[in-house]
Parts: sequence; structure tokens; C-alpha cells
Amino acid sequence: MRYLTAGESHGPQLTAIIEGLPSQLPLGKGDIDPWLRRRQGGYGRGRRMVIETDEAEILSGVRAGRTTGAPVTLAIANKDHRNWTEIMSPEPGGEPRKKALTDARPGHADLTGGVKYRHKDLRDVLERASARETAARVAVGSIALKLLSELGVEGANYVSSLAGIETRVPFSWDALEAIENSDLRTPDEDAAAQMRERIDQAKKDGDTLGGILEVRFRGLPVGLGSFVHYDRKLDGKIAQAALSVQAMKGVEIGRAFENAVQPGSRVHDAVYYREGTYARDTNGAGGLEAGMTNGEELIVRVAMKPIATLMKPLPTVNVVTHEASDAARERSDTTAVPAAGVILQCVIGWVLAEAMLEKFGGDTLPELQERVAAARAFAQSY
Ligand code: EPS
Repeated sequence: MRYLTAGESHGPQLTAIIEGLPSQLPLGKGDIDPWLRRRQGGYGRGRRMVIETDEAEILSGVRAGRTTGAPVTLAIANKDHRNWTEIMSPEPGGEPRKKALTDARPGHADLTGGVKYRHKDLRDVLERASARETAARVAVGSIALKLLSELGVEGANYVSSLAGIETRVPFSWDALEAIENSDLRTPDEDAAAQMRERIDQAKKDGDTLGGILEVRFRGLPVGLGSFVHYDRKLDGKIAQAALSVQAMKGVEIGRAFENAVQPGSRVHDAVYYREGTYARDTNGAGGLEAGMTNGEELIVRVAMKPIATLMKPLPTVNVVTHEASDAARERSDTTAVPAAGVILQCVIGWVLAEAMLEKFGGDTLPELQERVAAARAFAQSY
């Protein structure tokens, strides 16, 4: 299974093509659009989210509510494009360009992307580097999540901390509704209130805020991924997917950073055999051992840096005049931490769905379901 995305932040649309999805997967807009809506949400988002009401158009690969096995094409229109038709036109245009960006924002792709692709209008960089692209990846990932749910796998995401303010209520699968109803994607209302205050202050200060997201999956069969070769290790693939999301800078699987300061006797999860099956009382490994799922809950934590566009800009250099200047101010978000958890669940969901297909194969959903059920039965009786 593979996919490509294309499209600029203020171009006409974002497009994705998925190839290799099994046939007979029940699929419709109703499986995708709620995820796009979730991605747009969260306290601290900017005005672009008021303009857009993201929804996916399914242009191929699905008939009568089921995948056919052919490539699936998805399109998400950028409503804001109507304000940018001339600026984003592929036709040769006049110089100087309107809305040209020359004051590179520290922390964004601007300067390095400009050098690499030899652009002096850094809009040619930022239009694709923008986190708007994650709308396409969420649409794709939502299909992976649908496939996983048909195979008995459920996911969750929540804000573990924002600007150092921690969610103190321990995660529980019963809290999914509370997380969903929270504009900070946390079940801890006291923490949410503090986070809101902190975001309001940052907005006043022209500043931005990062945080830590936690993504979980339960119901994964034993043995997705492999230890036999470096490029088949599932932890490596998950880390790649997480860090490929704009602004993500660190990945932790299970209690990795805490475990690094403890002796092995306090780190590894002892194994027992109870009621005819293997059991563990702890999950410090976060569901992965030697690059394979071990049947425990998958727990991935990801650090997001604050967004690089600051309304009170940092010093930079104008790439045309080479004179000192203030970094460009573009419309942006004070924080997108709550949305980031949604995106991460989708991109990690994709990696898991891919791993399912790699292990179990099959052209159709029923074949996959039979094989996953057989693997679960085997793991029980092993
Ligand atoms: C985003 C769309 C963008 C930004 C943001 C995320 O829209 P615009 O640039 O028109 O405001 O709000 O992108 C960034 C934070 C970034 O650094 O590029 C979206 O759809 O998520």
C-alpha cells in the first residue's frame, strides 16, 4: 500500500492517491470528513480555519460505498484559493510578485528551502511546506483507521501537555468522549483551563506554543513489523511517520526517556501465563519489542515545537537585499497542538494498516479479516 499527496496551501486543492487498498472495505465521505473536521479544531487555531470547512471528494476507487481495489483518489478543496488565484497561478506573471516572501522565518522551511530549490520568493517554499498539507494526510489516514477498525484495532489521541501544562488525569479508553468534546483534546478540565489562559497570553504576546501528543492503539495482533532486518522494524517506521509531520521534533515509544535512567530490572515488562494466555502487568515498552507489536497497547508520544510564524517576529535577513529585517508575519495559529494529535493518529494509523497488509496480505477485506482472526487464535494457543 502506498500513497502520494500533492497541493499547495493556497492552491486550488490538495490531492491524494492511495494504491493497494484491499477491495470490499466499506468507505464513504462519512468515514473521512469527521477526521478533517477534527484536524481543523482546537483552541488556538488561526483565522484560516474559519475560512475552510474541509471535506473530501472521492474521485476514484470506491463504488456503492465499498472500495473496488483500484487506486482511490481524494480531493480537498482550498476555499481560500479564491483569494489567491492570481498569486498562485501557474501562468508566467509579472515581477515583482505579489505577496512575495523574502524575510525568512527562523524555524520554518523558508531559508534552507530557498537555497535548496533556488527560490528568492520564499512563497514557493512555504506553500508546500505549510502544515495545510496534513489535511491530505489526515484524509488518507482516516481510511487506514477505517481499515484498522474493521480488523478490530482502535486508536486514540490526546494532548499530554501544552507549553509545559500537563494533563494530570491518566489516559483511559472511557475518556474518549471527554477528549473529543474538549477543545484542547484533554480529559483534564483544570489543565484545559490553564492551557486556554496560556494560549490567550501567547496570542497577546505575538508568540506560539508547542506541546506533547500521545497516540494509542489497542487490539493490534502480535508480530506486526519484524526484527530480522532494520528497515522492517515497526518502531522505526512509526518514528519516521511521526517526525514527517510538520513541527514534530521528538518521538518516544512507551516510557523511553524515563526508562533510560532506570536499571533494566525496573524497565522490562515481566511475562506471566494466566487463564491460558500470556500476560503482563506493565507496559513500559509501549507495545513494541524488537520492532514488533507484542500485543500490548501501542503508546507513542511526540514532541511538537511551537509554530515558526511569530506575530512578534524574530530577527532575520532579507534574502534579496541581505539586510537585517524582521521575520515575515503570515496568518498562522498560536498553537496547533490539539490538531497535531489527530494528524499523528492518522499517520501512525497508516503505518499500522500497511504493516497489517504486509503480514497478512490479501486482495480483499474478508481475506484480511480471516487471516488476522487466525493469527490471534494462534497467538492465544502458542
Ligand atoms: C494550516 C493552514 C495554514 C496555516 C497553518 C496550518 O493556512 P494559512 O497559511 O492560510 O493561514 O494556518 O500552517 C502553518 C502553521 C504553517 O506554518 O504553514 C492548516 O490547514 O492546518
